[in-house]
Amino acid sequence: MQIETITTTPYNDQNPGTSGLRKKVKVFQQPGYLENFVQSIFDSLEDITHKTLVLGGDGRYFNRVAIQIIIKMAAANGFGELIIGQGGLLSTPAASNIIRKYQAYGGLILSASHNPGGPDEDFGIKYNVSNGGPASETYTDAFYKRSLSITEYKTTNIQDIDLDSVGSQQIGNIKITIIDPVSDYAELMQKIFDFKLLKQSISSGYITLLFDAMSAITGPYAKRILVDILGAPPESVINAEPLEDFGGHHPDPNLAHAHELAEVMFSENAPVFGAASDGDGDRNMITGNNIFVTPSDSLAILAANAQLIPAYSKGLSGVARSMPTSQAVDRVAAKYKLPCYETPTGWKFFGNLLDAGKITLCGEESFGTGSDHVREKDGLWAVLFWLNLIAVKRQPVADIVHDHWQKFGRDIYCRHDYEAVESPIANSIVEDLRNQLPTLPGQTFGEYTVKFADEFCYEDPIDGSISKNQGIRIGFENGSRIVFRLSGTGTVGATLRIYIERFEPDADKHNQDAQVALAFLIDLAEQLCEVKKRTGRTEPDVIT
Ligand code: VG1
Ligand code: CO
Repeated sequence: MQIETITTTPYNDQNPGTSGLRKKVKVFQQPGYLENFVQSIFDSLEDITHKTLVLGGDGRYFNRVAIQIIIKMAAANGFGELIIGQGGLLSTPAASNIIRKYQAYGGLILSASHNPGGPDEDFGIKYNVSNGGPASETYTDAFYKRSLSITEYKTTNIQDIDLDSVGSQQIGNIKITIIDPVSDYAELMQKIFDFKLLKQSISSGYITLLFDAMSAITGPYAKRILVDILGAPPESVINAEPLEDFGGHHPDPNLAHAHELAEVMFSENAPVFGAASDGDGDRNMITGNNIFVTPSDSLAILAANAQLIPAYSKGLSGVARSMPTSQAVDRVAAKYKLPCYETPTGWKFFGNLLDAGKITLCGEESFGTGSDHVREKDGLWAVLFWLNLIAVKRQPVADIVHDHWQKFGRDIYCRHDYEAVESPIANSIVEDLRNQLPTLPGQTFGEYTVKFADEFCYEDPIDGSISKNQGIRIGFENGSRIVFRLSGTGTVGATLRIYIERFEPDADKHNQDAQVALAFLIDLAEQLCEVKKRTGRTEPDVIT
């Protein structure tokens, strides 16, 4: 094995966003682009010699090419072992589990998650640390800084590795191990949930289900767990083959993109339970027979019922939600006297709280839920959690949701996304909102009086690190909120997200359509930010 040092010039746009570095495939294909970023990561880490690195991705276009490049660079940079998912595949939660289980130094996960894939679409890469979770901002800032001054990277002249055969081989100083991407994860799920009960509920026909893998990474995981282990009929998992372009779709589990599933779940023949996951397997959409569960409600319902699940039967240490996620889980925490934390958007902010044992469950409004079993959000885990609840409670999804609202009230919620807005317009919208903040408290709009208006700043309770500019919050006396923030995962222009919520305690008013129930606040949000006026658009691109 001969180590080669290649001269390179820096790119100035390698600043990771909410979840790693995401760019168009064509950007990643520029000479040295991927190599520069990977070397910047390796250069920023402390002593990687002889350490173990986990490597895998969601199977999108460029995954295999990137893996071969990274294998050679990892070998040249002195890593002692690489653990790689067969076929170059690992879902994000499975990669997190592998890092933890095999006590790896870290992992590189190749994914742009819910963004489309293919030669003209998106690719991404993120680094996870030894707890299995996404690198904190301290790390990602260091990677970016390094990328701005990099002058060379290291690689080797070894042959491409056969990614499809499970087993280990020693090449020079590095051991390369190809593992089955599913088995460790499937084993972990069986330690958390009551698989015996789930099997019975499925074989007896009490639970019927449909899972849409959206031609992305969760196909093999869902087939093994739901079909092979739990005995669901093979047709219960659709779009189960991971495709490099996700069949040309957005692998984003919401009613707009998972329309095949949505059509079945809102039809006369709907099964008891339906779900979908995203490109890299960390998101989940939960539906029942003619009902969609908002992710914020899902988090609250999981928290309220966690003691029914074997792994959480002793109770929760605490819960957390990202700032724009609705306050539904806060009500559960208040009732059961659990600590409840509000963090910025992005899973990396939950890591310290989970490591310190301050929280057991956490989630985001963007279809992400998870627990202390790994350090990433976990789509199939959420699916199994819901199936386990349905099996124990012997109630359909709609009854579980309505009972929850009855007990805690309903936080009516929606998110409006304006995608690919020209960056100068998006930045001026945020700037103008920022300037309005001091004048808003005390102002009244209809029945809504502004209680506070600020820009969310988070101080990590464990390491004291400060994260500023995490979204603009306008809170009202009656607990309603409007939140504005710019996405950190897009690759074209800027995406403005507007999050709106209102609390409805009256059970007679729980069965309302969210867009109707929130119409006043939706209009008020436009009045405050003028996104339609400034972009000439009439509707959001996506409503969730
Ligand atoms: C979005 C979501 C955020 C999530 C992130 C990564 O970020 O809003 O909640 O953690 O995607 O999810 P942003 O900055 O675009 O709003 V995933 O499934 O892309 O790894
Ligand atoms: Co994802």
